[in-house]
Amino acid sequence: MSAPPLLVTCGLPYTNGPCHLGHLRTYVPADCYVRYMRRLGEEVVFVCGSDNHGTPIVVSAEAEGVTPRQMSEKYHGHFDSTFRRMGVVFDHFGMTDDPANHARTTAIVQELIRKGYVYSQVVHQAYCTRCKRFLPDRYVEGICPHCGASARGDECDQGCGKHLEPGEIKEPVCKVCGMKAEFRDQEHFFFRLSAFKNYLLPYLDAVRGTANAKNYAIGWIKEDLHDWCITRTLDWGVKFPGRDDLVVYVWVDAPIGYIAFTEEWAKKTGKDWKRYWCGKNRVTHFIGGDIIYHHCIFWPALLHGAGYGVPHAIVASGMLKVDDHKFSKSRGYVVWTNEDYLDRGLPADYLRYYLLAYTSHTRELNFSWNLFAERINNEVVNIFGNFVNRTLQFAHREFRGIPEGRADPAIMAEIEKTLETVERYMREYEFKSAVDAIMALAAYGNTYVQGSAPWKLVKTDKAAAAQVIYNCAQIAQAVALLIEPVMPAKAQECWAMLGYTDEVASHRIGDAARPVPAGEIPAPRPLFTRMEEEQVKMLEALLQKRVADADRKSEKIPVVSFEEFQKLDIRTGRVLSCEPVPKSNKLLKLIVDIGNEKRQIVAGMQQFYKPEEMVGKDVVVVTNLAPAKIFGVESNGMILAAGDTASLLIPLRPVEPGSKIR
Ligand code: B3M
Ligand code: ZN
Repeated sequence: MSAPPLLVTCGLPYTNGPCHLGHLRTYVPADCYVRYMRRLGEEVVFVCGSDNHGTPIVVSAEAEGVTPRQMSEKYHGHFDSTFRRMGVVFDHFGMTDDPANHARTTAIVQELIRKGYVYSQVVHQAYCTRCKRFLPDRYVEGICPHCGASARGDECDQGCGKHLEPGEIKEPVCKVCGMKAEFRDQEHFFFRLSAFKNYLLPYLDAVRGTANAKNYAIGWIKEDLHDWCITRTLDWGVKFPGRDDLVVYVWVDAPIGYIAFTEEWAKKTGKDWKRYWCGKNRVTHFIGGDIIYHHCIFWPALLHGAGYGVPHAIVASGMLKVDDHKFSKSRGYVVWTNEDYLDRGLPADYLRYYLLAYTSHTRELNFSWNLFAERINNEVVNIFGNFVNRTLQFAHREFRGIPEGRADPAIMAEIEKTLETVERYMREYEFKSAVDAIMALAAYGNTYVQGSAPWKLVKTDKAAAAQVIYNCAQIAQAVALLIEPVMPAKAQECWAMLGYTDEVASHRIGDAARPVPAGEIPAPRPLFTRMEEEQVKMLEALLQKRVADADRKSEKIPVVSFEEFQKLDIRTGRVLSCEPVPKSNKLLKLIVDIGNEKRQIVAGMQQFYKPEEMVGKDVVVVTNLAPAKIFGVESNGMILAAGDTASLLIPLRPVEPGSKIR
């Protein structure tokens, strides 16, 4: 029996903002995997689409004064074209707001209702009395009931990452008008997720993909599995069957989009979508690490409950950092795919290489322009580019092409070994190790050509030089074929430089071991250009400026009037005595002469100053701060210091204790 058909998907981008590196961290590896599996001879369908529903889109559309549909169409087109520019090519890229998805979602929800997996219940929903509406998901912000971090309505995005059910968030505030929200009762519909515990545990035990996805999910289920509210009070979305005032929660119709897009693709191509979704399949979801819960728990339960086949593999990517900071659009740690990268003429393949080769798929990936340039120059240009160029230039100059020959057994063994290694790693979603193995083959080629020195050999033994160059061309052919899933455009260029007139992607990986055809080749041009230092500096400066701008924007420093400032009494004071506060390893107790009186002040400076060092110092004191008890010791004022090491503010010229600061 043949293996079930392979369908690969990527998490659907919300249509409320442009494509960035965070998206590519998932899409590029998925595309690489699809290309590779095709090169192995597999029939693969690769679908994705944009996620148009839910409050992320409604809130952004409202802010921009457009309809959610207009907003979705704009960004849908943007993602579609950006992915193509990045060489990420889907067989179908649909929209969750398209009729196919409305229909499939309705059918699935009806089926779940029919099977008794949906029930209604009254919930206390956040409600804004000023805006006069219920506040689903991102319309509301507040405090996470689990960890106390500030959170948005449906997820604790700043803290523990848990999914929040309607009514769970503490101290809700309306995101639109800033008003404190109240809770009001409203009827909603719930999916009986808890009924699937015994189904999900063995399912997850067997599911393929990356270990992070499966292990997190199993842990969460063992902790607690509660039912999910699957309706929202919104106009925008897929209507809940029989209720005009409710739509289904976006996390119901978004993954169903995977099915709808397969249906749309099948309709275009005359194929049968049911082969992929009904019964045994090899549906493989590539997702970001932050949506494991939805894909490993909620989604399989939904599918199983409605009688569909469940995903075969979940592949979750690790976190993304930019300049060693957590990726964050609002804080400026972001790289925009078009604006920062493609529109500057940088090759898509460089970025693909970096994303695939930087680290293991499930680990944290750090992007910085310096690291990027370093990896491209040291690996892509120096190893791969250098090998191909010196080989083909020599071949072209001395033989006008690839001479007749047959590769040495040692060369063929190295190629075969690489083919095996790459296949093993690709099947395990270990893209970095696969890329490393391909680069190791190019490095082997470099060492071989260096050691064989055909440029010397050619003067004494032309036939021997021809044999060396034939071996090199054989290696170059293998590298070009193997690297295609990683750098499709560059692989094609390299392929053409070897004298081929067809598409590298029309070949099977196994062709790497076929004798490289002898014959004329076009005059070789350098395959790669280096990242120049000037450009890297400029790109890095741009990023830093964005971070600084974001910093300034986010620091909402209040303005105080001069009158308000004058209320502070700030004076110099001379430290008369100083001792540690008992049982504290941070605090010092000081007696300070502030001119007309002596004050006891407690300051958190023990780590930075020895008590005896403080005595006699003229410091700056806020004298009219309300008294406070710190560690049980009364403190009457504050000593001013700067920075993380509490560097004391000290008058430059000697002044009398009690001199006013103005
Ligand atoms: N639209 C984006 C995210 O939360 C969300 C993915 C849907 S996948 C079905 O990453
Ligand atoms: Zn409001």
